[in-house]
Amino acid sequence: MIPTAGRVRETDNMRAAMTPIDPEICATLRAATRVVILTGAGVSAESGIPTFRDKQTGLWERFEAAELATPRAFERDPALVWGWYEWRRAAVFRAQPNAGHRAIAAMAARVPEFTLITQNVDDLHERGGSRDVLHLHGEIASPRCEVCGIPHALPSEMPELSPTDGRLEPPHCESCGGRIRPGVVWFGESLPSAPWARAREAARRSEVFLVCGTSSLVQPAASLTDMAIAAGAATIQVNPHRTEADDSVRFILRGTAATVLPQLIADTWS
Ligand code: BV8
Ligand code: ZN
Repeated sequence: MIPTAGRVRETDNMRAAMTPIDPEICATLRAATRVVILTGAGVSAESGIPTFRDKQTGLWERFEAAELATPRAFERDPALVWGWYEWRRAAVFRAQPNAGHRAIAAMAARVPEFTLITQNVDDLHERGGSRDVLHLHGEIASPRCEVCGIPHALPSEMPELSPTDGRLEPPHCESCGGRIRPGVVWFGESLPSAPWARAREAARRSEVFLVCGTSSLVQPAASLTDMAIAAGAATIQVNPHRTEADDSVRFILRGTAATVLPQLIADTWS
């Protein structure tokens, strides 16, 4: 992370909502034409979706998420990894977008050039009203054939996972018989070139870059914040905890997505 000149401005928005947002942030946001938001698992936390840093629960308690989100894990035990993704997909299916997702969609309507980039594989941004979301790490509801690459249509009802170990054999491609894999980007795999190119371009042109709900540990997604800083953007971090980006962003709003983001909209455009 590139340290910014001048002191980082942190305001504590952990208390109940209604903590006013720093007026300089609101004025900067209101005046901006090109605004970019980068989100991570934290924006879905208040919808009940565990983040990557949260301890795994239930049948996958003894595994680290980052261990399971790899091609090697899928090769070694396809039924364990496919079962994990189906269990996560069911959790997303049952979840609802939260006030943070909806505030991001509302912001897009108020900004001339708005880009939403997410590391998340859920569809809560779309269900919260956002359009044209750049998914850098793929989408959990879009599995594909490992061999011919065609998308695989999942059944609408959630399949039964084995109650003892959560395993579920992955299905096979109707066209070539190849094995179906989750439609996400695993560790060690490259990001999809089109969303990644658009995300870099947006960060480099941004006037305001808001990073929300990410530990900023996973690369190369986290490098977008540095690209925005290098381009002279005003950078704002929304997170209840310290992260890798704390020492480089210009403003920190210490609070959760579902509390801070609606407040930011209200104080900026009301
Ligand atoms: C690649 C899909 C190379 C799967 C995911 C430098 C350059 C390039 C690569 C690397 C590099 N250094 C290291 C690497 C390797 C690796 C990497 O980054 N490792 C890390 C762990 C060090 N990167 C890769 O492998 C990437 N691939 O670069 O390929 C290459 C190059 C050329 C040719 C071939 C190959 C691919 C990375 C993508 C991995 N896939 N997801 C799945 O979901 O199962 S990443 C995964 O982590 C999720 O997408 C998740 O979103 C993401 C990041 O985590 P966060 O979103 O930040 O979530 P986290 O839990 O960490 O933090 C949550 C945050 O929310 C916290 O800060 C918390 O405080 C906050 N929070 C909590 N509650 C709230 C909240 N915030 C707001 N409100 C709340 N209520
Ligand atoms: Zn196929």
